[in-house]
Amino acid sequence: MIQKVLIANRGEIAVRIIRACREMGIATVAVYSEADAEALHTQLADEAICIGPAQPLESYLMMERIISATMISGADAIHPGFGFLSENSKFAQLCEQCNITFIGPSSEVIRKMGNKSIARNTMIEAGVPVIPGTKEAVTDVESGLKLAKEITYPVIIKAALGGGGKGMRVAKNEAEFETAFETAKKEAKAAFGDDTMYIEHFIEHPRHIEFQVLADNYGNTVHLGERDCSIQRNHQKMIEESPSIALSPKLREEMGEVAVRAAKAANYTNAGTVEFLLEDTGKFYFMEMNTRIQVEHPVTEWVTGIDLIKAQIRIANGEKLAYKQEDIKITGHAIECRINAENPEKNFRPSPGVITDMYLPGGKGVRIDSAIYSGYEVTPYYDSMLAKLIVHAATRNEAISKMRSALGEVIIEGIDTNVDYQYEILHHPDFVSGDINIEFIEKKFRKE
Ligand code: MV4
Repeated sequence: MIQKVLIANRGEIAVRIIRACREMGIATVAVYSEADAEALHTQLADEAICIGPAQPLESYLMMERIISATMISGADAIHPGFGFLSENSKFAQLCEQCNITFIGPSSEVIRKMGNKSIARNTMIEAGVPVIPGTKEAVTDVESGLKLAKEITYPVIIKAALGGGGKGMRVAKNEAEFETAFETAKKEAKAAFGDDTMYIEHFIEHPRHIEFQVLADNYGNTVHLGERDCSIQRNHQKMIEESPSIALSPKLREEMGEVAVRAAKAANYTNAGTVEFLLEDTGKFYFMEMNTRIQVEHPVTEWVTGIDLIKAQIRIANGEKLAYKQEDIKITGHAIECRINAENPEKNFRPSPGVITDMYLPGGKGVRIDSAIYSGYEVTPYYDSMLAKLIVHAATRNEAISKMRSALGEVIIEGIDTNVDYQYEILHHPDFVSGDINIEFIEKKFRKE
């Protein structure tokens, strides 16, 4: 049984995990960098251990230090949160070798799903629809050109170890192929130390729809419905909601069944996300599987009533899922806005500094997941997300009204934020009508 959890993360997700553990009667250990000595997660955990300087490479990404901190504190499990080491199969494997429970899937599943080309082939074998593309690695321009022609243009060249937009280039036609291929390959080599590439047909203006799944260690797998994450910029999501306005009950059931099939094909355990691209026609394709808890998990928590962090801990503890698919019901509508320390007028450049004063909203159907406080210093070392504002109401329109009202109450002084920008999106006629896709911000909502 897990009695003490070390949280290998910082910020709001570390606080979120500490709260879940405390409610479950589990002791917590925070790790922190020198820049986070006064951070909320450092203060809220039962114990806190400094693991190095501010730079992530010297602290939150230092596997040996985190394992040592776990041993010294006597923690029996590590929750990796998101980002940092959360999808690092070597770290999960190190935990396995040290007899530390990694709260997440096995290192083998993380490794396989981390290779997007292997993931793709796994899904093809399981009968999960994937985007038309290559089954084998594409190594040279000549064979790439031949394959791209068969796939039909436009095509997208992707790094096997990519995801999140790195090592990826679109070629609209044959003339663009060589440059796109070579650029993507170079980028992949520099970013991942591996330039294994694959090619897919490029799906234009799709929605990004992802399904939350939970799987225990005994072959039971359920999905908790979808999140529409189409409102994003440069692969950074800004607004997420559940359910998606684009899914009929029939399509939800169909995509949900495919998501469960995908998770089972991957031998998945714990909480995961199956990402799809969805066309206007209702055609959908598997894109990637994320093997971590995600930033936007609260919208799913609110429409299902399931605490996903507690579910992760129970699964890691060897408990069986307490529900079957037919027990999962989606109630109402939830929307999340990410509040970032950035200036939308200046190309969203990060805005570090001290929060001199602040007020965050509350009330029925309003949730804040955050680690900021008055006097907190936003440093330039980490992600610029300050808070997640999540609302829940009976209908999408009511949720939109609640989000507008809540955004209107937010006061964060001393630094720039995207709160006013979010407020404007919540009033855009296409957002309100639900006519959104992954190009929304770029095409309809450009600043400057
Ligand atoms: C695609 C695509 C269109 N067609 N693949 C973006 C990051 C990585 N997860 C894969 N991505 C995409 N893959 C094909 N075949 C469009 C994207 C994409 C995207 C996907 C979801 C959300 C936002 C996006 C923004 C740009 C491109």
